[in-house]
Amino acid sequence: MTRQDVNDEAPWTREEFEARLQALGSRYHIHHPFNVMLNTGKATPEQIRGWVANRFYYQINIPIKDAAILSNCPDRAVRRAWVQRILDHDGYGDDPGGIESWLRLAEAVGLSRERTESLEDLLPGVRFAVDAYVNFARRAPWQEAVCSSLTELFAPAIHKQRLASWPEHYPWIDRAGLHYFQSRVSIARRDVEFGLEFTLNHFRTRAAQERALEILKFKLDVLWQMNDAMALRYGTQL
Ligand code: AHQ
Repeated sequence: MTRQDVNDEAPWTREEFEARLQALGSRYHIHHPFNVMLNTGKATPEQIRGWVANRFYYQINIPIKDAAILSNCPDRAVRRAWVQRILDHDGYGDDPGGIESWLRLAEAVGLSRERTESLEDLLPGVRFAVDAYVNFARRAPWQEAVCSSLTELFAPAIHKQRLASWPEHYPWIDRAGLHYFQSRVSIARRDVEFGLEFTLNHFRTRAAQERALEILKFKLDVLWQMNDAMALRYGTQL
């Protein structure tokens, strides 16, 4: 089918469009062998520390990504909703924020704050995947960048999987360090409520809906590639 053919196709119904977005969950990094290893208790402390150190780069770039979206977005109502995402990570008032929680996770797995913040363990494949995501958010229309956050459709499951499995499999990790995962279960749901509703309403033609699926596949590839890089460096034993 040519692109012109797609342009002429009738748009999917709202339900069909959402179902196709949800179906991309099969590509989510919960299914990556490195994540399966982590969440089934087969990871060594070195592999866990490698994952925490590399994922820190993703975490510190989320507010940068979200600020890029805000800087491209002329819609005050959207900015009012979206700005909360920056505060969730950088902290606000008495809430130290998600990046601070991630540093506490780092200490709980045996990484120092200094080592984590130095990024000395950051792998090229992780850096390039995260930078691709941030640069996409800077360059793409802000509506497309909103759509790219919809990998969080699948995030509550992965956070709950960690909360259910890590205490049992990794008793050496202070459970207080898992606070970040606990906090994200409800925050991801709130984020997705806005992002999904916006996406379903904004991408109206069949061609636009197909574009939204491509955007979500790109972001799923970002997360998948991060795991590929870590699997290559730290190994994966299942
Ligand atoms: O901790 C995560 C987070 O703050 C975000 C923001 C959101 C975005 O804007 O792209 N995506 C996201 C994700 C976080 N954690 C990942 C994980 O596996 O712990 C999942 C990831 C996502 O699903 O996009």
